Amino acid sequence: MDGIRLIEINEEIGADNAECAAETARMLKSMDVFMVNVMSSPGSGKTSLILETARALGTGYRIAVIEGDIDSLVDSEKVAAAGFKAVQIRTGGACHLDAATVRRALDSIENLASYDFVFVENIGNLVCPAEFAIGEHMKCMLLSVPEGDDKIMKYPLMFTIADALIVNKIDYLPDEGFSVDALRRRAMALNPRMALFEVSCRRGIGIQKWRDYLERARRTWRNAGDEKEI
Ligand SMILES: Nc1nc2c(ncn2[C@@H]2O[C@H](COP(=O)(O)OP(=O)(O)OP(=O)(O)O)[C@@H](O)[C@H]2O)c(=O)[nH]1
Ligand SMILES: [Mg+2]
Repeated sequence: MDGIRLIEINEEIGADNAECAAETARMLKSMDVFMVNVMSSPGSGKTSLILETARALGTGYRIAVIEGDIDSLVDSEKVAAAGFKAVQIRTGGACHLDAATVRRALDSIENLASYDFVFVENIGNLVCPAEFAIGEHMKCMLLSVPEGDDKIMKYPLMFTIADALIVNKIDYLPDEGFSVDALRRRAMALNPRMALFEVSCRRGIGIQKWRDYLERARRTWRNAGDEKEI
């Protein structure tokens, strides 16, 4: 599709990922661009959430989206069709995005400093993306109701590093196999600073509350000296 930049990855991931991520976070801070790393299992609703959030943020903000997938342009085509700037990273097999790759995608965005938010949709899985910073200022993870509330016990690292946990597809509740209360208790024990939101991207439930949190987080980050503070 016209207007979508495509970055293909065939390189080994460098050992200096953390350094590169820190440098990207600083660069974006100097440009006043707030970057959110969106992580989850395949199909939990990352693209849906990014699109609903971008729409809810409204025309007062300039928004770009970096899509990470093993293959295809499917998600970036959805983003571009919705009227937002899209860059597709095709990893060709790598199960997570790394800081150098995201930096290349950022560098391909013309006039990057004119954007307010960059959302990065990471590769769908609850394991590897948790281990690699990409230069983001906020880590957001989704867990959808059909996946079950026990995922926090099986994949604790993702829940430990997340700033915000979005429980998506709450239109499937009440579901005997999923207790938001049990998830909340476990989440608070593991990562008490994490914010938890219950949303349905399909029905538009909970999006406004999440949007307002994101706006506040960006404001706090802008006023803070440290680029990692949210
Ligand atoms: N019932 C229901 N379906 C949803 C909701 N949000 C997303 N979906 C559906 O779930 C499916 C996957 O959504 P995506 O947004 O593509 O999920 P994703 O995490 O981006 O998927 P990958 O990029 O493949 O990892 C789509 O059919 C969506 O329409 C929701 O709140 N409720
Ligand atoms: Mg997607």
